[in-house]
Amino acid sequence: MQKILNYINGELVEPVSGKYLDNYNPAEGKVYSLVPDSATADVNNAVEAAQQSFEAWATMPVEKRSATLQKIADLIDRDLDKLALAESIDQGKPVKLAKAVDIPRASSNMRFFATGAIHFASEAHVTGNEAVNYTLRTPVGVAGCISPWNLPLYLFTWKIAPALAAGCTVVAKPSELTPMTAYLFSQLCMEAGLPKGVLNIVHGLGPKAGQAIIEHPGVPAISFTGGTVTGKKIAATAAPMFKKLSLELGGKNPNIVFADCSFEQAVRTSVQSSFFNQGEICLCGSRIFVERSLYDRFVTEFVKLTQELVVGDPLEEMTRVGALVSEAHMNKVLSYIELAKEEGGKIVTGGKQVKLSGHCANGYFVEPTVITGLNEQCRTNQEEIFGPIVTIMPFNTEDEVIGYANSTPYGLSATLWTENLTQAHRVAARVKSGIIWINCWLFRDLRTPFGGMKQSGVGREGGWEALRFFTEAKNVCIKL
Ligand code: TXE
Repeated sequence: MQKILNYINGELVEPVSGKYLDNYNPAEGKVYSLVPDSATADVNNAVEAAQQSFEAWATMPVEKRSATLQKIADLIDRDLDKLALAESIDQGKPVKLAKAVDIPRASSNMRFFATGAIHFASEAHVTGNEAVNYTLRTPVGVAGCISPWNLPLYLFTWKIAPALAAGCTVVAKPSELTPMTAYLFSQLCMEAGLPKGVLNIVHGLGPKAGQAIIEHPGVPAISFTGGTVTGKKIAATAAPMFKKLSLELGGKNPNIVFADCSFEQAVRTSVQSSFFNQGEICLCGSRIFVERSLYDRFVTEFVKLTQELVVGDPLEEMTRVGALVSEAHMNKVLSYIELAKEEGGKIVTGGKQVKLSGHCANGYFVEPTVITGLNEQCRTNQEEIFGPIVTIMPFNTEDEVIGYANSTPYGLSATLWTENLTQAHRVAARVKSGIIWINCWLFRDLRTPFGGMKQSGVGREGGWEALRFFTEAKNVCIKL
């Protein structure tokens, strides 16, 4: 059985305890590798290595830092197929999606921040004719980066790339549910010649290895993506220690379809935004609101396209909906389908676990499911499900649908479909979400600030925001 190893001080090492956790292939429902069950001792070793290497990395010419990070991006490109296969086996997503989205985006993350750091300008202000104020930005120190299971290498690199580019050294913990691509990534870092201790990857459980990173006094900045419940626990530990904190949390994103939309584009993209990655993307549009005059036509076409999606072996080319990441998560998603029925919902299509044959007979598969007949206040429409489940509701007026959209504790992203530009800008300004897509979805420009409002998170990642997060700004005022 393959053993995944921690990457500490430039070496691949066993956990101090020698203990490992089972790592499942969710499409087969069986253990296929072992992941370190790391604890405080492993985190202490990682932080010490990061502290030892900090001064040299922070003071290295940014072009040299950048070149090493771009070399890692080149190696990700070279190993695209291998990394995509590993990601698909680890998380259950169709390998076609890993090849088209996850792995190329991991490479883009590395390249974007590696080059951005070279052009990262600072600020200066001439104060009257009496003084000059300039801002000195220096890397904050050892950054703690904790990433989730849904987009494993994509979100892992989204955190560590700006930290490394800004001159921080890093202690990172990927999700224990999807450790494989981070492990392969550590091997690419060694091949690229990343200096030892600059990046340290400690695998293991959140409340154990993750918590040890959050509470370590030598880690002044924490960047986290995951569930809102976990985000609250992390904030409770980090805030009293006055740590810098970036929290990318859950979402319950509205997808608002006006009657004047470009229908084919709206309905086809809405199927993607509902079921991409089995609905396990925090940006998925899980609540669809359709203007009443278009409602019947939209539901009919949306259900027809949903029923054409192939649920199957993630390694098959035709598969569009793969396995959910774990048996526990599958059961959580199935429980929400039962809840929707109790709340008066109508299962228009889907609603059941899928039992495949062959080597996926014990996998964790759920039908893409469409539910109508609910109101916006029920739990099914208020709580993040994070699976291939969407609800569709009609609306009559703009005010009504904005009220629906803003009615949850979340505010991560929203999608609007309309050909009326004035309406598009007016509604975008009123919907309380950190990211708004109009006539598109998941169209990303990495320079833009990325993050949510309300319980979807604190802080912004992406672009200069991310590089600034990993630096301390000092203002120096000199009298002329
Ligand atoms: O996330 P967790 P999970 C949502 C989605 C999902 C729910 C839980 O609703 O069902 O979150 O998912 C580490 N101290 N999203 O369980 O638990 C953990 O090991 C430090 C949305 O995967 O938040 C993992 O590495 N670390 C989200 C990471 O945190 C801790 C994407 C995320 O785990 C910890 C994923 C602790 N006390 C899930 N507890 C998005 N916004 O994209 C856990 N961890």
